[in-house]
Amino acid sequence: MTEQLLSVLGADGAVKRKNRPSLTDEDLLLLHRIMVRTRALDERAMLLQRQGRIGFYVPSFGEEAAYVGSALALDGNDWISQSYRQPGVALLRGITAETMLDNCFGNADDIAKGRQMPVHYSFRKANMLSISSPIGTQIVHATGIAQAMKIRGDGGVCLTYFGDGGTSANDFHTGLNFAGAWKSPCIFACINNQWAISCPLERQTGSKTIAEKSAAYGMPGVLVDGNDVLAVYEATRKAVARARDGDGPTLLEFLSFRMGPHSSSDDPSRYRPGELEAEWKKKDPIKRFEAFLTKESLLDKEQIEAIHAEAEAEMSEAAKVSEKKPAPTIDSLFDDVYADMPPHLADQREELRGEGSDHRQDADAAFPL
Ligand SMILES: Cc1ncc(C[n+]2csc(CCOP(=O)(O)OP(=O)(O)O)c2C)c(N)n1
Ligand SMILES: [Mg+2]
Repeated sequence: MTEQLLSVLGADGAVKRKNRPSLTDEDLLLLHRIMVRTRALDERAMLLQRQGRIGFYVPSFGEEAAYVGSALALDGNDWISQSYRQPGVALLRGITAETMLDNCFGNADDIAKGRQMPVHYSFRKANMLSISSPIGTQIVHATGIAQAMKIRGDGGVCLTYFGDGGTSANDFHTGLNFAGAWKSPCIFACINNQWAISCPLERQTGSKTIAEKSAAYGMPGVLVDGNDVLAVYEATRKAVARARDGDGPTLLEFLSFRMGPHSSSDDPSRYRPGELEAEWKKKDPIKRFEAFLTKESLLDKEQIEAIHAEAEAEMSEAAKVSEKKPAPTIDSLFDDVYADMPPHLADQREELRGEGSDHRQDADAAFPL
């Protein structure tokens, strides 16, 4: 366990440590592109929500490095047990913005067929577990997945994301305790954005750091600068290697800051001082990485601007396409429960079809959150 904040990039993008990760230029540019696309998706989706075109959204402003950098350290076959704030991870794993917006619009192409909350994605083809709303439940799911992988001997690992607030959930203890005792190949990635909606970190825990909680579970804990994408990648890479080698789990704490609201239903100015937001704006992980890429002559100012413009155009187009799609059919309501539909449900479906009901009527009702 280390109480020192692990960082690679200086505030000005200079590389502080000699042992910076051995990532190819291609990977460095990929990290940047995904972070920029994530920001653009969040901005577009927040705009859609403010215009009343989608009901709800959860942005990840300021936390892009923590999510994208850690996910890059995994193999495609590894599993991710996610919370609601990792759109960047899905983009990195090849999920399109359109697919994600399909969920937000709850349209016919939504994988969950409009039955889940917005931003509660589920991407089987990307090994990303369905998101459940109760805080922390994904932690025990991850331990179970990791342990199953260990029993099968397929060499996979599972990484789970949760917040500082998530560490107060029972599942945090259960998940880490089991994984520590059984040496499950699990990576517990806590994004400490210092707030659980309006609850600040100091009211969440008496611990000095979240990383130090690892000692009680017999696993290493690493405190990482979560706005430093290279440090995040490197710390996760080591945790993944350790898990694959059979040495068990690691608790990673990515110290960051939620630069936006908790969700589209939240107004952080009611509980957070503006100066704090201004201070963290200066630590924007995307800008910091861009300073590094510029210093390394991997990108210049014009190229950076072009990447941002391209991402914004992509998200605008994805939103247009997704919004035009029809709602799920009423028939889909009856799917996916029974392999063979019982007669009483078949009767109800027929009855509903006969009524020719307009199931879109309620779609305009205000979202309750
Ligand atoms: C068991 C449970 N309690 C309360 C909530 C309401 N809730 C939703 S998000 C949230 C804050 C979680 O904060 P944190 O774990 O720090 O994650 P962050 O949102 O900051 O990423 C709360 C209290 C919930 N969804 N589940
Ligand atoms: Mg938090």
